[in-house]
Amino acid sequence: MGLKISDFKYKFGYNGGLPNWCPGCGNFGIITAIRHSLVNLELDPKDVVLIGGIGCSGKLPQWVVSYGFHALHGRTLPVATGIKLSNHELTVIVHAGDGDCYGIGLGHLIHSIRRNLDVACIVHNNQVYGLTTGQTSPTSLKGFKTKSTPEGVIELPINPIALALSSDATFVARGYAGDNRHLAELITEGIKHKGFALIDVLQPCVTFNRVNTYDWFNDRVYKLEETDHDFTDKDAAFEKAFEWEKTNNEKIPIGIFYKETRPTYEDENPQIAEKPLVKHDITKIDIEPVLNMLI
Ligand SMILES: Cc1ncc(C[n+]2csc(CCOP(=O)(O)OP(=O)(O)O)c2C)c(N)n1
Ligand code: SF4
Ligand SMILES: [Mg+2]
Repeated sequence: MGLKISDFKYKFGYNGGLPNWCPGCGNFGIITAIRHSLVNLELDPKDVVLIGGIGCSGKLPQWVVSYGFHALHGRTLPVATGIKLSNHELTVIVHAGDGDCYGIGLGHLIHSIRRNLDVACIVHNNQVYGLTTGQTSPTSLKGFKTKSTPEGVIELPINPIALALSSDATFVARGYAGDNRHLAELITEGIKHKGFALIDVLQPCVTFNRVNTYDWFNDRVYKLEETDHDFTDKDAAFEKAFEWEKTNNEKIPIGIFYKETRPTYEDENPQIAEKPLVKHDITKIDIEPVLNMLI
């Protein structure tokens, strides 16, 4: 993509120290992709905020030069919402695990989607709890054996793509950490999209998920843009969303499933129509009348 090493060093490069993910972890593909996207979009690090949750995934913002926030497990999106509504001129990007975003934080995902906040949400979907050393996650496949399910998972996995579509998401995509060039293009589109963008990323966890490996995905993923898929057609998007389970894990589409334009939450919020909340002058506000109303 025409990048120079110096771009990485000075813009969105390593922020001191090197990632301590296991060698071969899919998170390396994601950090490479997000850097490509931020550099390609010619964003200034001071205008970018990356929010991580708790998990191997959530550590990513520590190693990118930009503003960052390490949120509680499952609470990345409430933090992103607060930051975006305080200053909607910032580019706000969430990095959450599948346990974070599709488990404990699932309610926040649905409400963020229906609000259509202008936030990009990148889910590092390794189908396992990585940081806590290998328990079942909401996207673990049925039968997957983990420390918490030694006999295999009994319930069916969450389908994040179908869930986002049925919550009226305006941008729904799936990427693969093993193809970081393609992933960078998806993330770039997701950040450019005015509205909430869910980018679910297939992220091999080489240590605790020995089923959904690079080889496993390489045999199964294919790109939607190499088919006649129309990402403005919601019915077609739903059909593609269920292809993974309908083909019994044999065909896994990646790319943009669905995209539409709708006003964002910020667009429809009169208090910030003129300027971001942080730029409002609060020194001359008299709250006395409001306090008196409460007496
Ligand atoms: C409220 C809360 N519950 C549980 C935990 C323990 N915990 C830390 S990370 C984690 C799971 C991480 O899995 P995931 O979100 O998929 O991230 P990954 O490590 O796989 O990237 C859990 C349960 C916690 N930190 N906070
Ligand atoms: S445990 Fe898994 S997700 Fe975490 S750093 Fe290691 S390979 Fe990556
Ligand atoms: Mg996980």
